[in-house]
Amino acid sequence: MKALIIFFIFWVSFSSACKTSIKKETKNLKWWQKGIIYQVYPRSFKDSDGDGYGDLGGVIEKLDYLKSLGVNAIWLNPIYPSGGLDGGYDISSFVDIDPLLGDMATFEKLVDESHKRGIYVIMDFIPNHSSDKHKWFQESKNNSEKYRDYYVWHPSRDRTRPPNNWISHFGGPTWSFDEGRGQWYLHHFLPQQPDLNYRNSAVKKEIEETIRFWLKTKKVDGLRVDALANLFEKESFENEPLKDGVDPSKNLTYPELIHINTLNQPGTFETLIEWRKLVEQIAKEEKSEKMLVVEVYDEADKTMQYCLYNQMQAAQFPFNFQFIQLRNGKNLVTNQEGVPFNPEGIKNLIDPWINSLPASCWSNWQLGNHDNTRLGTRIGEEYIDLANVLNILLGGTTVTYYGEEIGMVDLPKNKLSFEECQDEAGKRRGSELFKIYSRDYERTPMQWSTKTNNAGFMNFDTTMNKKPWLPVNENYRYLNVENENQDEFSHLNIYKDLVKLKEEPSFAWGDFNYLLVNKEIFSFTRTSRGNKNYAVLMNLGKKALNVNLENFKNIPIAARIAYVIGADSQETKELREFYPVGLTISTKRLLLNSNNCVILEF
Ligand SMILES: [Ca+2]
Ligand SMILES: [Ca+2]
Repeated sequence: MKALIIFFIFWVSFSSACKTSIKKETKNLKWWQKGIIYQVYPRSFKDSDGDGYGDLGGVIEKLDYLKSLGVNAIWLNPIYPSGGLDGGYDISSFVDIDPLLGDMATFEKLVDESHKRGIYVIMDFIPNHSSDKHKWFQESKNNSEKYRDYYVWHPSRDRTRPPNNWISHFGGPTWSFDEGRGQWYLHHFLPQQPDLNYRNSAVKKEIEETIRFWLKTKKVDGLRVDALANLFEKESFENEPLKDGVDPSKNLTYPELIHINTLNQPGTFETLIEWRKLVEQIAKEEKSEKMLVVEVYDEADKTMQYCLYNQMQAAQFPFNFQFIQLRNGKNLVTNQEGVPFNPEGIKNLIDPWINSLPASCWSNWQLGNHDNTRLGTRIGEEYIDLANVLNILLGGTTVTYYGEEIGMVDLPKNKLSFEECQDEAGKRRGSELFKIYSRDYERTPMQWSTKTNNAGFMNFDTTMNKKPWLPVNENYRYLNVENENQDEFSHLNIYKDLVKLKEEPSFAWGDFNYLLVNKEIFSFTRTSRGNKNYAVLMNLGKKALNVNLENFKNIPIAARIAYVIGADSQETKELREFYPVGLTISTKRLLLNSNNCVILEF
């Protein structure tokens, strides 16, 4: 025993001596590189005035909650006045607030209150199109001189046939005929969302003024650029080729075309680079750090062009949608086979991203958003914590869609009638198909508590007055913030613990390397010189395993337990007794049950 103690003292002093001799690496991260960017879908987050719609006042009420999660920035889905057909993405004024959500004074208060808490504010920015109700489009339809070319009009006056075979994201031709002007106009989304014409310098100027308005006048910290790949389209308006085996005589769908004339066209990246310069200019004037983040669904290597194009910095980062592909079975909207949540599937999603990430670009991860089935519904609720481990600890910025921190899942398909469907992308498909295309299921009200029968989304019961704009998921009775706050082993508390761990230098910016990846185990290390290093291991197989790491030369023979997660909250409780934080264990024999995660520190 004495020998063991002497050895232990020697080992501790030896290892600490080693540590002091290694020069500590440090890095100053910018605000958008730290903590969490939390996506707030304002209509569904918190209703402060009882009309059934979440609003800006509701977001203000919940800022302290967001701070308690470790949120560093909020990204607000569109809050502009809109036609209300595409969740606010059909904007009728780019420089105002939707009265349903609040007014400019409330918005200014939201920015102010956020900043007081050290939370930055990112707004949704939708440059590709406006609502058909926007003054510019009304004027353009009337051929008024100033606005005639504000939108993409086609000279064809043949009302019987659209000018080409292009298909919109929401189905049907990208073209609608305007009877008044007697011409076709382009819309990559709904007919009520006409595309702005970026070959017109006056349009570019208007949009630049919009950027200046929010970032400078209204003190917003960043913009999330929507649907940027659609900004330009080929000037010749040529047909797009069809994928192999597609019958051209049938009604075409969006996934059946190869979008060589409507996506990532010349001019797109150049415009983004101009916007970045403008953002930098404003940041300089304001003596603050401002950023652009881009929405783009594409192969990882193509996505990187939105960060670095011809050696020029474009956005700070494009969103990383790799994990959006995690899914059991097929995505019925895109017709793509899902990637299973197993070690091989996970690695196949991480590899293309990290292998194509340029050195000057910053990584980010996200599991879901307002356009996609929630993670727990896609891969199973049993994997929610493990997916959060990846999302938070792989490195780079973590983006969290509201409710992911408590493990919210989609509203079951049979709980939304066609009459209750709000999303026009679903409604226009009719009373059966809306179930596939509507995105309402992943946009249901945030589940705060059991205080009211609408999960605390509104401050009183729905039987007394108005109902939430979308039905509340009935699982709120057990799955809600209030409950989970009280349970040390809940999704919410695990999420908070992981966000705290992310502050450690190795997790915040250290190197990422795979450790053991096989049929059952997915594991990786996060390391940086002179700081605590980590190994994150998860068992995604069906059986308990003993893991031996002795052949990995960068892993010491002994390491301390930094964190553990069991397959459910009961098992997490037991596991924390078996493997308490700080316990030194041999890395030759690590017990890892099915769906458990162990984080080692060394
Ligand atoms: Ca409201
Ligand atoms: Ca466009």
